[in-house]
Amino acid sequence: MNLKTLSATALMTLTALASCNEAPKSAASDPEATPQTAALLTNLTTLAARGTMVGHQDALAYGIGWYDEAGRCDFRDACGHYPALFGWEVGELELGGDHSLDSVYFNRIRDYMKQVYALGGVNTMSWHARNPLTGGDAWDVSSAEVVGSILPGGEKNAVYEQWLDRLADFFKSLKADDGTLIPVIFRPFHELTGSWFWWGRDLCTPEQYIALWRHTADGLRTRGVHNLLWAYSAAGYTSVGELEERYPGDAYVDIVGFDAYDMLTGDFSDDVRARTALLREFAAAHHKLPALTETGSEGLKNPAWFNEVLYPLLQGQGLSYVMFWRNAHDIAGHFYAAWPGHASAPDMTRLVERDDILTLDEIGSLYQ
Ligand code: BMA
Repeated sequence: MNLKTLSATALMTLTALASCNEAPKSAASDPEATPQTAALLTNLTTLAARGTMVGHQDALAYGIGWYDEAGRCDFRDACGHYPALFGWEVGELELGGDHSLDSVYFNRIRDYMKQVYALGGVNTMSWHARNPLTGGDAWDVSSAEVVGSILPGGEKNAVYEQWLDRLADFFKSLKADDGTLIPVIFRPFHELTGSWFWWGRDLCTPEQYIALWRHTADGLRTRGVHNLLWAYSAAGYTSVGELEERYPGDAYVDIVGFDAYDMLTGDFSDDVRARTALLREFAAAHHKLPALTETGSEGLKNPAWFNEVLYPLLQGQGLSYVMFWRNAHDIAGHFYAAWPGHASAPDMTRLVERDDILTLDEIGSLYQ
């Protein structure tokens, strides 16, 4: 082979590689994920090497002393930046009602999500689904038959299929002005290693949990929902085996994480450090993105919590995001992000202004 042929071959190879690059295989678990959903996962993976995005649940819907006021956001009003990630909650959408268990109208949630997407932010969704067997809420753990009852062949399967219809309709209705479907990080059946929700560890077998997850993912995909990244998030655990035990599989999960709250009992930092190390090992083994899917210290009793306690746990850990739970409008003292005038506002501001903590203005374009 002379030099000319070699360079021609090299050129052909390069061209072939370049065309591969133009149409990369989606890394998203859903092989039919929309281009924006697949791009989001790719870009989040790149971004995690630069820093951890900060998020807040229901950030635009309400806060301390206000509910549904255009332009208000406790997080932004306290620190001057919007969070990069916005959490939402669809609990009770499954019942066909018009508002969530936290009294937020689903039509408004759709508007907020649209607003977030237009700003270039990331939307994530949790689901505190009602107990389909007993009629109680997500925390009704009076029966260990619930998961079995909604799987195919179970007495409540038809009910659950209707719930999936409603969820699918909602996810498919999330569209930008140009009709593009808005990508969402969906995080159902969370805190699965705990036993306080009907899908928790003592309430179903590993096989049932996995079947529930897959049935839900397959059910939504079959109903035409392809704008979801799937987040599998645990509560407490002390081994990778506990994360593996109920893992629905690489074809059903994109992000892996855990929820951890500082109850000021002194063991939070050690616990989060240990869980993060195990999570990173688990995430690396499955090529998934790790995140701290919920955290906070209720009522922010320590005004230096964000930098003194939280930041050392995030630094250098490669977590995609950390999300603070909601600033409730309906429960006194139930808040996790600073609000204007609160003693921890300067501390939260210092946290989000760190180079490796990312707010909305620092994440660039994630959907291309
Ligand atoms: C919990 C609390 C509840 C809320 C639920 C779902 O942690 O904040 O008040 O209803 O989450 O958002």
